[in-house]
Amino acid sequence: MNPYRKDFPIFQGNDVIYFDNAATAQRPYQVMEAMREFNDSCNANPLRGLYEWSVLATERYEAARHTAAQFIGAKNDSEIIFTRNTTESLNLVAYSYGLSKLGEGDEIVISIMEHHSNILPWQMVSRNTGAKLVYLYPQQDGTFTDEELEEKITDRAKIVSIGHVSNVMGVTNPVRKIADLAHAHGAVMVVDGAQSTPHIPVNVEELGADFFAFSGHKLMGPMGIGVLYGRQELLEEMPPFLTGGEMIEYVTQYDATYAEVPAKFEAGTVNATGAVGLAEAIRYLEGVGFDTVTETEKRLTRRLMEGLRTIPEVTLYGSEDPDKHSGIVTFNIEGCHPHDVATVLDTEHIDIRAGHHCAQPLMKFLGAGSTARASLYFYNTESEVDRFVEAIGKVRHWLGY
Ligand code: 7TS
Repeated sequence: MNPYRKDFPIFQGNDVIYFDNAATAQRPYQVMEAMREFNDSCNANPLRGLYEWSVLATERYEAARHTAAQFIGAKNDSEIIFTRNTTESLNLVAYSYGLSKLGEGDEIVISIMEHHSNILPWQMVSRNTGAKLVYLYPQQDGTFTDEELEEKITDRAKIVSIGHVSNVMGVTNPVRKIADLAHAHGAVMVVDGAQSTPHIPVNVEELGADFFAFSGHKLMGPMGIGVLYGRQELLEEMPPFLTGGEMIEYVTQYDATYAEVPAKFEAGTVNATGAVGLAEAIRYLEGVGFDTVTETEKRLTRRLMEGLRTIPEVTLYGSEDPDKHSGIVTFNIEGCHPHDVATVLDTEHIDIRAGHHCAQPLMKFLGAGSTARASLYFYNTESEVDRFVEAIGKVRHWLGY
């Protein structure tokens, strides 16, 4: 039996197979306990009160910032901005850095594998500044050739924004190599870490990331809290994204000066409870250890892909190598719409994602209107994989073939 399952209240007393971990991960009781403890001992508005509860709330909030900074190898805690999620983090970079720095003749380079969160903000910047949006196209297995990278990332590039791990292909992109190219041409490197942070150790310095975004809920934290890491010098020269309370230094009737980073980017009352929960999720994940996470995912993914390969009507997307999937297996069953597959699996208490996975340009590129996706995490088990493969083998029959 998987030793971690007992920590997850949602798995107790049912036979649900949860294979939609790339959408959101489940939460161990330790995370909820940390949030309850904050609530019961010092819930007050952080960063402004002069009384004990508010001071304590501020301390917990800043300790969570420190935990997040350590987690991704940021040099300074002030390089960590709490946001709602990856989407908001990427929008912050687009609205603040993108709109103020880019213009006609500049280029923003992204890939066709991006989640919509790493496409739409750049479309907006492109529309508003006249900068051109340039796409990197991968090979069948999700990897980029050196020629593709070198041809697309040129002196015109001002921003290169790439997903660290694809939420559809599962492939880990060579961020360091892309960042070196971006920097050689004077561009900043933005990394969407939504799908990497739950699965692999991240060090923003080693990756060469100037900005790095991730979500708490995908690594077992609560929904509504995310992180934007930004290099200190860049954050200091950027204009605020949202304005209002707590992000100011002085305000007069018609003007204002802004607080130092990170406060400059955290307008309004912050999500301290969420930050505390995220910090506990990080501690929990580090307690499990990335070696265990990776080893379990690889073992389960291999079993799952080998199982699906025995079913002739199943098409698998991405690399042939299960070790290159980060636990994400995207597939289709001939003649079956993925929505029907997911719906019929639900009747068997199996949860997967079906549709375009917020990556419509990628679906078009793959020539698939939509796909089904199973995404695993370290708390899943071999018997779940076996039950899943058995069910997939019956889907066509259930759907009337
Ligand atoms: N970037 C990637 C690579 C993602 O996979 C997701 C969410 C996001 C950004 C957005 O994260 P959010 O927390 O701001 O919503 N991906 C998915 C998914 O694959 N299924 O549901 C959500």
